[in-house]
Amino acid sequence: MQLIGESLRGHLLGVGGNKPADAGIAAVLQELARAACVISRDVNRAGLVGILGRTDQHNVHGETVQKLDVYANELLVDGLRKSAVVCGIASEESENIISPSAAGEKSDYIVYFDPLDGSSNIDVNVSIGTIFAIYRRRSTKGAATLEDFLQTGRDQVAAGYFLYGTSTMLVFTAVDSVNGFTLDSSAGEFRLSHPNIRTPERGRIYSCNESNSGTWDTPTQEYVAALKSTSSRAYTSRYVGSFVADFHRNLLKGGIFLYPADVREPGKPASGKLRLMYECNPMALLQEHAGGLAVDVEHDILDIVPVGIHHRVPLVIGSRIDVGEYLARRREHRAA
Ligand code: FBP
Repeated sequence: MQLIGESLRGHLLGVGGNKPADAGIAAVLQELARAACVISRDVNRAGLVGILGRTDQHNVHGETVQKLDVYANELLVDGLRKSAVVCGIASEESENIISPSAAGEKSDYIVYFDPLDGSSNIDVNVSIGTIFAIYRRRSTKGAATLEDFLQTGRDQVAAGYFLYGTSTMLVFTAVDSVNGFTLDSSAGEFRLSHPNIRTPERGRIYSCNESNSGTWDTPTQEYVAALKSTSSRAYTSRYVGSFVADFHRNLLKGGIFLYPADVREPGKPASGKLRLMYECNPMALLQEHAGGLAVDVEHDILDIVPVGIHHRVPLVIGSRIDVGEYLARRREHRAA
C-alpha cells in the first residue's frame, strides 16, 4: 500500500511496497528532482532575481528565448553532466545533442527535456513546467549517439513532468503506474501526494487554442463543434496555454487536449506545433499508463518513429472514450 507523504527517495527504493526503480533510472530522477527544487524556488521569486523577460536570442524553433528558459536549461544540463547520471542530453533549447561528462559516458541512460514548458506564460505568473523522458542507450560505450536518441516513445523507461503552479509537483511513470509527488519546500523533498493516478474514462473538458480552428482539417473542426453543440453532454472549454498545466488538469479530471495539425498548406505534411520527443511522448506514456489515449491524427503517438530530436507532431490526448470519439469522427469522415 503506497504511503501518502512517502519521500521520492523512499518510493524509488520501494519502501511503500511498490516495485523499486532501477538504480540508474532512480539516479536520473533524483538529479532532475534536485534541479526542479532550485527552478521552483527561483520561479517563485523570478521578478525579484531578474530572470523574467526575454533574451535577444532565438532557439532552433525560431522562438524568442525567455531568460528563465536559459536559466532552467543551464541548471538542468549542468546538474546532469556533473552528476554523471546520463551519457547524453537533448533539450528543446539546444539544436544538437549535448555530450555528457567523461564519467557520464559510463551511464546506460539518456534524457530529453523541455526545460520550461509554457514559455508564453512565464512573465504573467501562470503555471509552467519541465517535461522529461528517459531512455536506455542502445550503443554500448562512450557518449550517446543520434541512434540512441531516435527511439520511439514506447522505449521510454521513465517519463514525467514538474509543474510549477499553486504547488510544485512531480508526476512520473516508469514501469506502469503514474504517481504524483508534491514538493515540501521546507524539507526540499518531493513527497507522495497522488498515488496511482487514473484518468476518468470520459471527461467534460475540451482544451485547445480555438483561434487556430481555421487551420484544422474538417473532422477536427466538426469534432470540436459537436462538443460545443447544446445537444452534447455539456463539455466546458479550458485552455491555459501551458501544455504541462492543461495536461495535468485533464490527467486528473478527464477530458481531451488537442493541438491539431495546421493543414492550410495542402501537399505540405500536416505537422503540429508540439515536439514529439520532449513534449508529446512523455505525456503519451503517462496518459496510456493512466488509462487514456494519445494519437497524432490516426496513430498512437508512442509508435511514431522520430526523424530528428526536434520532430513536431499533431496531438490529441486524454480520456479513452473522448479520444476514441475523436478517432470515430475521423473514420466516419473518411467513410463518407
Ligand atoms: P514551449 O513553451 O515549451 O515552447 O511549449 C509550447 C507551448 O507553449 C505549450 O506549452 C502550449 O500548449 C502551446 O505551446 C501553446 O501554443 P499556442 O500559444 O499556439 O496556443
